[in-house]
Amino acid sequence: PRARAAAAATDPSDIETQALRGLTRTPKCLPPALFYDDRGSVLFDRITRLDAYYPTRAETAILRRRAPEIATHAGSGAVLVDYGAGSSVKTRLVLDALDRPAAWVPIDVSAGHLERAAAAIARDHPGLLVAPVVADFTAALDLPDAVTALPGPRLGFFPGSTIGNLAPEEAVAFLRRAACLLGRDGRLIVGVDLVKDEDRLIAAYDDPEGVTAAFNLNLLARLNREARADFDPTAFAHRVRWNAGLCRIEMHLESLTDQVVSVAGRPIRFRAGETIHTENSHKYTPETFARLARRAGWRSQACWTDAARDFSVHELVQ
Ligand code: AVJ
Repeated sequence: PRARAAAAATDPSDIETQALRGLTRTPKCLPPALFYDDRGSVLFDRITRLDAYYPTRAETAILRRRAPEIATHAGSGAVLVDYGAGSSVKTRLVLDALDRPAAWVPIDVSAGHLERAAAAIARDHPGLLVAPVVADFTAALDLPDAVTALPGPRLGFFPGSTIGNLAPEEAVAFLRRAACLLGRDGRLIVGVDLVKDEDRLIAAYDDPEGVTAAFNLNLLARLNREARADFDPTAFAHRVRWNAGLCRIEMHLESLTDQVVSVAGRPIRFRAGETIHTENSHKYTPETFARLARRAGWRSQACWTDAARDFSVHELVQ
């Protein structure tokens, strides 16, 4: 299953298919999983260190404080299924607290990023079974056979508020699949960004340094390389909107002119001002997220926040 997943994530024709599927829709969109090629992963690391981007610092503070409780509840010999394998700092906080963890299964769409993260963790945890899976976490996935055989309790870990990328219906579907994979006495630790003042939300996604703009525009450079596209990235601009009705930050790429772009041999027409919707980042309250988890068969046993109440981490049980 591992080899198959790796092939699917890097097959160029698959990127072409994904690009065309989104760009021939009205309104146009692209899947946010495409952000994380090697350059996109580097840019995202840089975002997490921006002054305006509070989620990473807030969540790390919560995990630093709660890792002992998380580990006690998980029990010894646990299998850590890591849906946020890009962020090795957070992974270490949990892994280092666990009592004799049996295996670590990092899941990520960027093979390069995953390899580097896996090598670093393996170095510091001799004896730990490291079993990476290159896959899009929104797709159905199987654990590697060597992991399936392990008897220990399973602990899912989904940090970063990446669940906010999903529409509520998709988030429920993901949480149901995770419930299946982690089993009856499995647990899931999920990081969820909280609703707050609109100005702060916008600032977090539209930093003055332009790192988030570069992250968003990198999609077009990636499609030029991997989807036989001929985008001129200077003819598009990074745009951020707060959608109050759906409680989400939206990122778009706005065409600055009327133009035609070729993608995988097909002409894609843009009007000046038309956008490609590239990402949603849904924000929740502790209550709205607990209700969402409930629909997927999970119960929020704890919801921890940082001192400023900017970010939350839920401990879900079945
Ligand atoms: C990793 C998806 C949670 O939505 O905050 C950061 C990605 N996009 N800045 C987020 C992101 C722009 C991030 N997630």
